[in-house]
Amino acid sequence: MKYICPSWLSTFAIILTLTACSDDAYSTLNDALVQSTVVQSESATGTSKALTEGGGWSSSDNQQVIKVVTTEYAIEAPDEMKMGWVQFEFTNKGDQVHFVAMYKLVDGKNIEDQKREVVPAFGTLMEGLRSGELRKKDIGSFLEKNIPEWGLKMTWVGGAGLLSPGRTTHATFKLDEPGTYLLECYVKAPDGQWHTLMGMLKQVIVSNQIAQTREPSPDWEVTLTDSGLNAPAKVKSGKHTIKVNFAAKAPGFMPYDINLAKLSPDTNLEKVFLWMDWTNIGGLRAPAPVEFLGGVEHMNAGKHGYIMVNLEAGRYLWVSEVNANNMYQEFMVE
Ligand SMILES: [Cu+2]
Repeated sequence: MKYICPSWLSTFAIILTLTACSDDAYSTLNDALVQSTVVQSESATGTSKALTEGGGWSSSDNQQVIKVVTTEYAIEAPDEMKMGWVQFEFTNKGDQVHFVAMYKLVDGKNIEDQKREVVPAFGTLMEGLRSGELRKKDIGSFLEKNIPEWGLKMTWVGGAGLLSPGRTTHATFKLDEPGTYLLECYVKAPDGQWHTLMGMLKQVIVSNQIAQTREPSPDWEVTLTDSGLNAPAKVKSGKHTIKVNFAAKAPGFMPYDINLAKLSPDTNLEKVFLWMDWTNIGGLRAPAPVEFLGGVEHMNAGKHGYIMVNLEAGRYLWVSEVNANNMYQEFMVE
């Protein structure tokens, strides 16, 4: 991995003018469901399980609450949002893990431009990597040749992180500018195909109206720094509003994100880190090796967002898709 950082390529929006990456860089929802604090859901295998769901942060909190639902393969969300603080109440009704990242396109571009000029190159790229025709070291030059410059200049503003089937999570972030945005999930299906190519790309117009919302009040904070991820090693079970500070600039174009996973006694963290890197053939490919509870999607250094989650006792992991093996921390919930 000499000149391409998997992380900054992390999407159908890429990066070419990058700084060096380290060699080891791994790089209409049902109201009853929304309101309940415990949700019963059928998993992909048909087993029923109790889920912790973040009820209680919704409309009472003076947020611009946006219901977002993922299925195979679509992202259901409103076509318009306002500027200001926005809370994604994200439910994954699919059988595969999904996330909903949000980014602003350069002025004048829209989803049709993205589908025509940017998305196909990623399909060709993954086919090439799977067949062995392309290698990781070829990714940068391949994209440079096959993606127009505007396709690399989106602004990542947040969204809700990786979420396992049947779950609901809450992520809050700020929309600072009006414009044309996209919501995207670029997890891969079990056959290796990008979810983006299968329909998980949706356009949202952010108007110049400003929502009268206020910023959440956090119970504790997590900070992504140049030397790693700092978070409390132990917290109490229950409902938490967690502020995430993106204090570090990622080595490439693609900014950091943060995802929350529940670990089992036999979880192999190395496997999780490999899975977080989409440039690996099995990377970001469903099914996930851990249970994901959401997070905050990519946003630039200096920005911050919030995760609202109801945590039961156990072992958990914070992990970024970007440089996962450096940007992570385990913690316990008692
Ligand atoms: Cu997806």
